[in-house]
Parts: sequence; structure tokens; C-alpha cells
Amino acid sequence: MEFVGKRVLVMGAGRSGLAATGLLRDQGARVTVIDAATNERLEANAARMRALGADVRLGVRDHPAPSAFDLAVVSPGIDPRRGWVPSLESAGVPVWSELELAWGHCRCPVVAVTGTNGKTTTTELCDAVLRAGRLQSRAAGNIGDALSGEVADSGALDALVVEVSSFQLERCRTFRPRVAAFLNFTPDHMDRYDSAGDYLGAKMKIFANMGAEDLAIVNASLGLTGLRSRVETFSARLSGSDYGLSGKRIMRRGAAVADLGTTRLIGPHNAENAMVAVAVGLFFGVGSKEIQAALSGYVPAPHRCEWVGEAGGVAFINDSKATNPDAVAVALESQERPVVLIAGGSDKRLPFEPLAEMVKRKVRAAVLIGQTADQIERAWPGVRCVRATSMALAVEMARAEARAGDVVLLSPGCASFDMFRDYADRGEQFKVAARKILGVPDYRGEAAKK
Ligand code: UMA
Repeated sequence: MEFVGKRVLVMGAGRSGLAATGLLRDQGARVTVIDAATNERLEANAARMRALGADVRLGVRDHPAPSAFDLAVVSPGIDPRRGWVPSLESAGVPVWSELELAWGHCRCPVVAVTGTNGKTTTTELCDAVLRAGRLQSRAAGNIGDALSGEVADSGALDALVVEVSSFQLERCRTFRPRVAAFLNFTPDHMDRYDSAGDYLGAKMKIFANMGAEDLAIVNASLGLTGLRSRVETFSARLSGSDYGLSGKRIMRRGAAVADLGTTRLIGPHNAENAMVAVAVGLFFGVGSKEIQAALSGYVPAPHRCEWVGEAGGVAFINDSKATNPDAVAVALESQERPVVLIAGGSDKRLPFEPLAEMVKRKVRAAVLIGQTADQIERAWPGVRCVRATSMALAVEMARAEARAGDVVLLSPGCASFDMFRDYADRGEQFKVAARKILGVPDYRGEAAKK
């Protein structure tokens, strides 16, 4: 599409809106940005977008007329089936996701990673493997830096590794990754989707435009059929897939291709994440020594079963990134000590009953926070549950419930937006409170170090 002089509406003034505005202004489009909210962060973004020549309106209640626009670009946090998007579409204004806009300007192969859990770790691992093979690679997308902000100099890259959420795939038409990985699937975001099938449908769009020369790397447990691209399967649990596990070794069709024994990647879910990174490395011609070096050198990002410290025999682990019940199950599975669990948060309409049996087995007490506290307590009969109204209080209460030899685990199983800015803010608040108990003086979180 030719953008010069085009009137484009950017919906959402967060990271996606900011990056989309930069890209559109570079292309000569006339950009209007709207956001229903207003706060300090959005004001700062608005100042940057105005400096680029965009018309920015925060705290918008009445939407501008559809006839004023040739195209709308929607941020992933905005549900295109509700609110104002349907009226734009019925007025004939095309609505693209930010990912679709970015894709049209991308000049290098894309490795796209989706799935319910493990996307960020896998995206980082793939990027690390490609870099170890001396390829010019960059990670972007849901991981934090919107793709629109990364495509300008993408012609100089060998690959962009893009973490892709279901939200970003909605309102995508032409996105075609060279390699797409689908890690796993359990119901999530049921506050946005009408059914699990609806959520799966959004995720499956990752494969929609791929052809015979492209590669899909899929978890064998998904049982996906009918993809037009080449397919390789992986599983740490099922036999018969292209990639599997023998002890700590990753096997490809019977031959060892990497050793997890020398890595910090713990648990079957991380073995599967690593299998995808190996498959991506081999696809791009990275040597096995380089692949192994990348896996061995990888340090998991914060907020994913992150060790905070131990005092008086009680350890503190921050798994704030666990934003659905399945991720809590993975965290609990990997704990060998009794757990005092801090859980709860904003409601995504996900059931907690399936966790009840594991929680009974592993959890001494649960400290519940946020909107879902009542629902979780009802779902876990027989489990001691107490309530906290802040993270500081939750950590203190968890410490009081714990005995020497226990683990205090923050693994909320919910989104964070009822009490925190995001999952990282929630994890930082947990670490601040835990380090106070651990006796680490003056710890005020990662942000304070920058
Ligand atoms: N808004 C409206 N009207 C609405 C709803 C929202 O105006 O009806 C506004 C909000 O006030 C907000 C903006 O729209 O200012 C929405 O922005 P956004 O939520 O899309 O936030 P961004 O900063 O653009 O961040 C997005 C992703 N956020 C979501 O998908 C919710 C980030 O993923 C991503 O890192 C970023 O783009 C860059 O690509 C975060 C996330 O929580 C980490 N993702 C979900 C997840 O991982 O589970 C999918």
C-alpha cells in the first residue's frame, strides 16, 4: 500500500501505537492516534508522537467519524470485535493489526513464535541460537518491542524472531513467517474470546499464508494437520515426534543434537522450548556447536521461576509471568519442596478447578490476591487460603505461613492489571518485599538500578 498522504487512524497509544506511528510517519501518512485512557506513560508517548507530526488524542470518549480515515491500525490490547472497530469496518475502513502493518515493511525472513506459554523464552532462545551462528538477528513483538519499530533497517538482518500473540494475529491478512513455531495450547484470555476454539483460531492464523518452502515447528500434542508448509514436530512427552528427549539430550530423528545438562533450562516445558530453538538453528544452517553454546549460555529472563533468595530455610521464587492456570501447574510441577503459593489477579474467565489436585498435593497454604481470590478459594476446597490486599502484605503473610524447607512461590495464574501496571511490576513488587525479608538493604526493584 502507498502511504503518502493516506489518513491513518492508530488505535492505542501504547508501545504498538507509538511504533506504528513512527513507521507510518516515515512513510508519509497523516496519522491520528486515539486512546480511551490517559496517564503519565501515555502522555509521554503522546509527546513523542506529536513530535513526529501525529495528531494525538488521549481520554477519547467520542470517536471521530470513520469517513475521516483510509485505514485503521489497531493495538493488540484493543478487542477488534467490540467497541469502535466494528463501526469502522462496516463503514468500509480496512482495519489492520500492528503486526500486519509491520509485516508489510519487513525485509528479512521472520521466525514467528506463538503458543500459550513459553513464547518469550523460546523467542530469546531462537534469537540467541541465530546470533551464535553469526547471523544478524533481533527479537521483537509481544516480547516488548513492537515489530513496527524494528522493520526500518530489517534489510540488513538475516532474521527477525517475533513473539506473536493471538491478539496480534487478529486482523492480520498477509503475515507470512518463513518459520513458525506453535509451542502449546491451553485456554487463556477467555475474557476476550468466546471459546477456546475461538482463541485457537486466532493462533492458527500464524500458518495461514505459509507455503511449501516454509517450516512449521509444532508441538506433537497439538495434533495439527493440513498445514501447507513443511512440518516438524517436537515433544518432551510423546514418542514418535521429529524432536524428542532422551534423558537430558535433545534428539532429532534418533540422533542427539543438543544437551540440556549444561544449561539452566529446567523442566519438560523448557526442553520443548529448546527443541524449537534447535530446529530454528538447523533451518538457518547454524552448526551444532554454536547451537549448544547458545543454549548453555542462556540465562532465563526475570519473572519466570526466578530465584530471589533464601533465609531461615524459606526460599522465594518469582514466577509473575505465570498469567494462566497452566503456567502455575508447570511452576508447581518443578518444585520439590512444599509451597506457599501467592496467586490471583485480574479475571480472564479461566477455571482453577483443574489445578485443585496438584495444589492439594504441593501447596501448604495459598495467599490470594486480586479479583479472582473468591473464585480460586472456591475452586480449591480443602486448601488453606488467606487473603492479602497488597503484594507487600501477601509476601509477609506467605512468610508467616511457611516453615523451614518451604518455598514461597509467586505464580498468580492471572493477569495483573487489577493491582499492578503489568506482570513485571507485580514481580518487582514481590522481589522488593521478599528482599526486605531476606535482609537485602535498599532494594527498590530493577527500575531503580537503571
Ligand atoms: N485502549 C483503548 N481502547 C480500548 C482498549 C484499550 O484505547 O478499548 C488503549 C489502552 O488504554 C492502551 C492501548 O489501547 O493504552 C492498548 O495498548 P496495548 O494493550 O495493545 O499495549 P501496548 O503497549 O501496545 O503493548 C502491546 C502488547 N499488549 C497486549 O497485547 C495487551 C504487549 O504485550 C507487547 O509487548 C507490545 O504491544 C509490543 O508488541 C504484553 C501482553 O500482555 C506483554 N501481551 C499479552 C500476553 O502476553 O498475554 C498478549
